[in-house]
Amino acid sequence: MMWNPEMECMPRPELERLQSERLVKIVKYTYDNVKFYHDRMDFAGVKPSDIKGIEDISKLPFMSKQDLRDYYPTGTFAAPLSEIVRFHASSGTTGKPIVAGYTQHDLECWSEGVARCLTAYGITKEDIVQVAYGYGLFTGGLGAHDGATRIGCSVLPASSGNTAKQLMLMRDLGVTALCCTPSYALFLAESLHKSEDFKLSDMHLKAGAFGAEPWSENMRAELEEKLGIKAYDIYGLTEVSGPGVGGECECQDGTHIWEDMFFPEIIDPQTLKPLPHGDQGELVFTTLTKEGMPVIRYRTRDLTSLNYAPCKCGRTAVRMNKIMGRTDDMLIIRGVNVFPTQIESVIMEFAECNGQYLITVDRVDNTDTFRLDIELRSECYGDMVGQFQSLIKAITGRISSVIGIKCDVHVVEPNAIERSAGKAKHVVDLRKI
Ligand code: DLL
Repeated sequence: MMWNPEMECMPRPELERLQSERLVKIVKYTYDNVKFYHDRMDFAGVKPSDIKGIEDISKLPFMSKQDLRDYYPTGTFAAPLSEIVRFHASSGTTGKPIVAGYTQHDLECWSEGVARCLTAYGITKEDIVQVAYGYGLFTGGLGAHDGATRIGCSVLPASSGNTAKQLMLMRDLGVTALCCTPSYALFLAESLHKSEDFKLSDMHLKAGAFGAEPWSENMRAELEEKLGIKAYDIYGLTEVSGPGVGGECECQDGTHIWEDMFFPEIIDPQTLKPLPHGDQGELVFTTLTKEGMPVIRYRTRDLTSLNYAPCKCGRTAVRMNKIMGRTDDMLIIRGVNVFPTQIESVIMEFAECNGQYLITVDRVDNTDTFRLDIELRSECYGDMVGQFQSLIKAITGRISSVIGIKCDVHVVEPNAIERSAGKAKHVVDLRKI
């Protein structure tokens, strides 16, 4: 099913013409209205008239999170505040947040992106959609909400937390689709299976829209089995709009990026040169239709690759492979690059593990220590007490073969690792830089 087949299946030459037209317009618009872009382009020696089509995009300078911080809170807005109808802000762990401003038209484009994703997951106006992403400054809650409302679904704005109530309403209202982070979905699933009050057979879920953090194929299999659903990826970021910059289709083989609105590039994060199609590197976005806070060549820090091969579903929009991690959450342990998603993939291979884990890195005597705490499923933990050694050995061996370094594995009882209803926290890095 498609929300907007004309856009989603537009022949690529036509799509490229549309992107070119929109790029020329947005470059002129930002140059004329935002001092930041004006100065940056002047400094780079590029004039709006140098940009004649999408093939000229690499002439434009990049933009980073630091630029948005430097111009906090509204210095990169292109529309007057009287046209801004909504703010969101991304939670930075340090420093100032990034504030995003949306015009009415921006909200329409955003909900269009989410509606395309949810429709691809098979969600229609007949569905009851529980939004368990946080509502508020985070874009997850209101973003999913507006997209589902646009389709005409019955929306339950549950927000995050209060798991027992979430399960009760899910059952009693006959919720058919769940939107939340994959880690919270897993927590809901575990709580459902542990609880004496709820049974999977009482639930009517068929699809899940999971995003806001990286998750593995093994995690997908787990969620599909435990919730009896199809689990789909949804991607986005505050700076570009929020959830729904792209989403998977029924083929579950890559996230279609809605390229008529969000133009993606992959660059080498060191040389900043665009990489050939298919290579892995840093994802960069240019918003082609945004008015409030457009971004031009915004460096996301997300590491992935793009697949331009036609998709069986008929959509022509490029497919992004799963986000491997971020350049800023990649851990370098004893000189080796380690991504939390690699660890998650290994853990999910072991049926005894419930998918929750915590990586702790420290430095002792100038050597990095690498500890991994892994929770076991409740039904396994009791039976295994005192006999964890062979499991620990097997996991340690798999991690060494996948990542190339040894790690100090500990298994812990169910619920020992703190849960988050928002984005999962999988890493504690105690090293002093
Ligand atoms: O996380 C927007 C969102 C909400 C997306 C709900 C999907 C669902 P931010 O808080 O600004 O926005 O964080 C953006 O989260 O650059 C990625 O690193 C990560 N991220 C988002 N979606 C995915 C995903 C929202 N599907 C940052 N897979 C992005 C992997 C994701 N990482």
